[in-house]
Amino acid sequence: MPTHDHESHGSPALHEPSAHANEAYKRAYAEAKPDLGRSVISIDLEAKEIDWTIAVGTTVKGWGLNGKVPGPTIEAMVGDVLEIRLTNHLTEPTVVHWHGLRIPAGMDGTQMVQRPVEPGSTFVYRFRLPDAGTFWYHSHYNEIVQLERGLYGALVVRSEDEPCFDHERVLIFDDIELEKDGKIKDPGGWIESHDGREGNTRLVNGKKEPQLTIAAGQIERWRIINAASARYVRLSIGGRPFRIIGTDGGLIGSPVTTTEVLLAPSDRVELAVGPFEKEETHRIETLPFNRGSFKAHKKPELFATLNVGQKAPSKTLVPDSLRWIEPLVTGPVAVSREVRLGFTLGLKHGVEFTINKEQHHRAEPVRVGELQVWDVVNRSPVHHPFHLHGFFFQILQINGKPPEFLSWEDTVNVPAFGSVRIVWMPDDRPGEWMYHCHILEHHEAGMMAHFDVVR
Ligand SMILES: [Cu+2]
Repeated sequence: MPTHDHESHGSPALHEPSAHANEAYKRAYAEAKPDLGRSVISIDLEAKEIDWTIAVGTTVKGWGLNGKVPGPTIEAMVGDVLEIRLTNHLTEPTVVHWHGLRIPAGMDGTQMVQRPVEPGSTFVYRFRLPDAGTFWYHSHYNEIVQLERGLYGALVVRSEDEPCFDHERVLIFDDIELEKDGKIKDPGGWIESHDGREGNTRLVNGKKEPQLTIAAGQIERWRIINAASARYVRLSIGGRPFRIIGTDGGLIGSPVTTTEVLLAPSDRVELAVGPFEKEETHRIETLPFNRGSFKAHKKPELFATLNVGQKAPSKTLVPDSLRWIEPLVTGPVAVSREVRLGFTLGLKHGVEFTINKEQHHRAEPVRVGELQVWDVVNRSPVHHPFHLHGFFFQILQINGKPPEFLSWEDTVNVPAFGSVRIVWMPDDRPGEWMYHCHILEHHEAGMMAHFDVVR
């Protein structure tokens, strides 16, 4: 089970706000003043080079948070105030982005809203947690190096009215590229900048192809995060059925039974897994998936092994109705923006990835309270996971068809030469935000846009 690290509950808050911070930060810090009756979860996060043991006898140099990869799983309730004191012991600057959280712009953790945290410095994030769900935090600086080496962790936010399961686990999927001498390979190469890196070593919670055990007869809640740079995980559990109960922005309306689910980079999904009837073994694997990359996947690839152990009693009843999600629109809508994902050939990366024909595009602002209907159009032969910072959206169409179920998302896969229509409402959190492809190499090569939310 996830553990709390360097953590204390109760007020008053432990930390002073960061010095040299800008106005947006100061406002956000002051807004997140702890209330009576609400917990303050204070955590020290230390980024540092570590010896990272990925398997018995295999230790690599990684960059961990609090001495490990992934960093500590942060657990909280909706409404809690999270206060994170990030100290950078690396040899280069870093920032931490709070992926999927609807928090003030000044706390988003990107270079646009804060100065990078220099080696030897600290920075304090403080915000209230508005939503229940499975989120994650990760470096948003030199990502193709810093995420690959391990600067990420899970953030689980619960609410009081959620269904109960026999057991719960957080599973962070990742891959790294190890060289023959056991080092994590530095980024580079034409294929890698085109495809994004798909490493030769597949990890779950920082371990290579681990063994997991579930009791026969029980039903578990699995919170799954795809932290890989570029790999799409088309998840299968030995071909056995499971139920999707949540996505990026928390629970969905009703469970959806399936035998596979696709997680693009940065996607989350929550599953009800089990009950299995007898003691048996299943492969937790990614099925072949063609995303248009040069490197093709023709065979399933193993992430972990699930051993079904002895039967145990179950208290779980997965309800038919998990949550009510109000559709943001019904009926026809006018599109307010077209976001075109494209590419050109260039000298720096070989392939330069663009939004509306521009690298690091400066997009038009949006106004608080004005509904946004965006067509995200992919003009390239490869899939791109589109990620919007700080706001959830609903998917209206993928290649012209409505999605299988209504959900709140911060990431959606935009198929090669396809398009996705999303709708979202800018609530009153003005400031600078961004959207980008979450294949880290594409983001690096310019497939991103900045925009302001204005009042
Ligand atoms: Cu991309």
